[in-house]
Amino acid sequence: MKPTVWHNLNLCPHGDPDVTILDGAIAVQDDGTIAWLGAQRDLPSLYAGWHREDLKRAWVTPGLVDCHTHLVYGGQRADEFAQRLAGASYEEIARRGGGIVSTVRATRAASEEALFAQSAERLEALLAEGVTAIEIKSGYGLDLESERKMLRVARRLGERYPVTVYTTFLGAHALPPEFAGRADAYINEVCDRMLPALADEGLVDAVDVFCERIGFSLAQSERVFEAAERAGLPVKVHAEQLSNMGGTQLAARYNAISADHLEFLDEAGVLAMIESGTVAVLLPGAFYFIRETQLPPLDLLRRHRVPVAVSTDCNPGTSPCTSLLTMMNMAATLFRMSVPEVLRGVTVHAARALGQAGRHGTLEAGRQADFAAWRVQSLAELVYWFGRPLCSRVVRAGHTVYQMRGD
Ligand code: DI6
Ligand code: FE
Repeated sequence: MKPTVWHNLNLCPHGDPDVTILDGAIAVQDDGTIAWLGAQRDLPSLYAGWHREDLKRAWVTPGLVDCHTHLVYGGQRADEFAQRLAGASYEEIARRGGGIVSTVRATRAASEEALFAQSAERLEALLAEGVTAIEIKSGYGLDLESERKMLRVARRLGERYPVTVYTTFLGAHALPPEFAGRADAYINEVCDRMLPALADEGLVDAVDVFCERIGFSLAQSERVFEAAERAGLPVKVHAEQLSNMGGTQLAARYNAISADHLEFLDEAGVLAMIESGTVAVLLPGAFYFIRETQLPPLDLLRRHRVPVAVSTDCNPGTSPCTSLLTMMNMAATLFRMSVPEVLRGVTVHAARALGQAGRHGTLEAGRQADFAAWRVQSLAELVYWFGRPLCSRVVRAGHTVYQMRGD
């Protein structure tokens, strides 16, 4: 790559719309890292002769981070959606052997190639909206081989596409049918066999548990956290989505990097998160799709200054969504998050939810040049529009990896 100065742009380097540089420039050296950024008029003469790329007055933000996805899975669940429209609840469908378990059947049956192909289509949609880092969970395999297949697909996506993939082992997502009535035995399998093997193979960056009435109990979740600790891996948790079970407090005791969903979180849970530095990940897509009415306790989170991230939760059951921009709009309309909160929620705070605040979510000299250029007049438009393509360019490690037609 030629050393390049990106210019004719407005810059929002920290994902904070209150800190901007009008008529800015970014100098990117040939190794794909940022040499300098600032106002065009202050560009050091050292960079004056570098190749130039004109961003046509676009707003530039850090590449977006989608910090909670189940992007890799087989099949889809439109039929179940239809059943829900006819009156069945998500929990009823799960108890009838539908829900997560039906995706488990489809994921187990899919070849690694087929799984890669259908997941890649979803990933491409996210990349066209400026996502340059993403978390991908397992949890639709629920046996060693199928969990391995999912995680391998996730890793391969990160090798074949211009995106940094962080993998999360979610073996404790649901009880596989062959363990019906034997949840503790399944947790043994997760802790003693699956997690150690997959961690040894380098397929796991973090460990997650679905701590919920229809998922796993506090005691079972704790066993998984202990196993993660033994493997030296950070933990995250799906907690307080359908009820308040105290999963967040438990995860905080294991220094969880994030606690996700959180509609039913109470103040004790929030206080525990501050102690442990846990990020709250809010998932408006799931809230919307299951027509939840309990709002996450944003005022409490604000009052206690808990960092809040926003993500797609891309999954076939509760958030069949491949648009982080749409989630940004929903975080504002449904949860009443402000524009700055939303923008930080998909940049700095999302990076922190992955334990990667040092690598993603802000633009600084010395960091990899991962940024998105937006065809908007103001940053608020990123939250205002929904269903409208806004991303004119995605640059990863200094290379243009996506360009809007006509840009
Ligand atoms: N919470 C969710 O919203 C998803 N998983 C989870 O633990 C739902 C996954 C699914 O229904 O397939
Ligand atoms: Fe999820």
